[in-house]
Amino acid sequence: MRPIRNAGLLVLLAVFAVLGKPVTLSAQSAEPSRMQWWRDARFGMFIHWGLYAVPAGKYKGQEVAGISEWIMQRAKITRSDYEKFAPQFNPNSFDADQWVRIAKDAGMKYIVITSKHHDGFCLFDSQTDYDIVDATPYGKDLLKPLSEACQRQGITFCTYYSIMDWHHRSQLPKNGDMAKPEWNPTKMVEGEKSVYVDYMKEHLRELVVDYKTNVLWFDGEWPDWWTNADGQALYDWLLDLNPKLIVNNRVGAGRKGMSGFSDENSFAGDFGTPEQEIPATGVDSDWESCMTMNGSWGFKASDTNWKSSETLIRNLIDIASKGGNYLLNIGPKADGTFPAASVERLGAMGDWMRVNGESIYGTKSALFGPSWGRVTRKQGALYLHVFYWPSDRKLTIPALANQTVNISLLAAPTETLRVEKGDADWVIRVPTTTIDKVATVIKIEVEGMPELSKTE
Ligand code: FHN
Repeated sequence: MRPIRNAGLLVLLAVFAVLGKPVTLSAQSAEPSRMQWWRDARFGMFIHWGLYAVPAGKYKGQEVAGISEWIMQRAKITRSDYEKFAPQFNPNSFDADQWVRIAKDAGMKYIVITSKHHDGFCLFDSQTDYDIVDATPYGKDLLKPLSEACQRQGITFCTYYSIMDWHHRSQLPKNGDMAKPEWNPTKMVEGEKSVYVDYMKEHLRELVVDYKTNVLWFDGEWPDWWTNADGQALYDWLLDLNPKLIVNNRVGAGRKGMSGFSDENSFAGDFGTPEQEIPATGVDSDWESCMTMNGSWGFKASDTNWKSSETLIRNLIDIASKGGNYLLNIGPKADGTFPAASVERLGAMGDWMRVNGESIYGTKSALFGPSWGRVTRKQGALYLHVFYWPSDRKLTIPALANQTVNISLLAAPTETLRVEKGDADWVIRVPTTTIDKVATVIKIEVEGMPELSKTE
């Protein structure tokens, strides 16, 4: 919740005087314009890339269980042994324009890439020498070309940054054993926190000022040495650097596990971050579900448990119908290419989005949650995403309060569909067979913002 720091304060004080109680506005309601592009985007690409792509889930010939970017923790790898991956990291096949084109063709509007994950290694030319430029044979910045490719292709460039750092000297493994380290969560060395916060702020200044990141996606906020006050102070410092920056809730210290929302007493940034799950119902604040395509964020060679493109498309629809964004992850290989299975699924999502994207972009949460699919809405239109086609050709929805202008399929816009309007329900006569078995979208064009009739 961002404190109001502008003329809005005077308005709030006036309201306080009238209501006689403190009035606080979330950052969103105070500055809707700052969040608007992000809310309209609905669909982004998450990229987890770093030294962990070299082992790709295997260490000393053994498969290491779990998500591959945690291999330093799961295999209890010492800093000096983990650093040996750096000379092996040489992504000569990295093509920033190709990555951005794949994201854009899939219908994604923004990219969030790990500038520094828990392992502390930086994909940008940072003031530390533990980065892509100084520590690898590749020797070139990876974020600068990606940021520029995003600029060229009209995709918004954003960065992930881990507060917890398994490499920085300020932090020790939880068990204090540097020979057999348990890195998560780290312990802060007495007197070193301010040194590390300064180190972090230099990275973050570079990302905001030099790389022009638009969202700072914090993570690794759970060690007990990081507090809500630290998060609020960092948030304010960042917004002073760029008042248009957007920052997730993991800058604070109150995320409730994988549910991703912050508890009410915590600093909650600008949006909640459910992870590997979709809230059961709509949420009346900004949120984004981040999910993997298989089971690992970083590339894991042995993980072939890929979600189907049908699941991915229906996840996107479900999330948009509840007013959220979908941040779908790619784990590039060490050579700089995307796994073929990921590219194939993004291609299928792009095919669906080219026909139906208007039912996702710029939409708001639904008025109802039908058993046959999901619903989204925007000014002038209600969109019915039909997963299960009615065998009797009758699709029933609650009566709307709006005048209808037209009803058609996004995939066949010239064919108007008939509707029988009852007081409580409307019944739309649909074609015998569905057009898209994943989700066929019916557009009900109305006057104004779609609302349910008062009889509901
Ligand atoms: O520990 C990280 C994990 O590696 C990954 O980055 C996910 C993505 O949101 N976040 C943390 C787990 O909550």
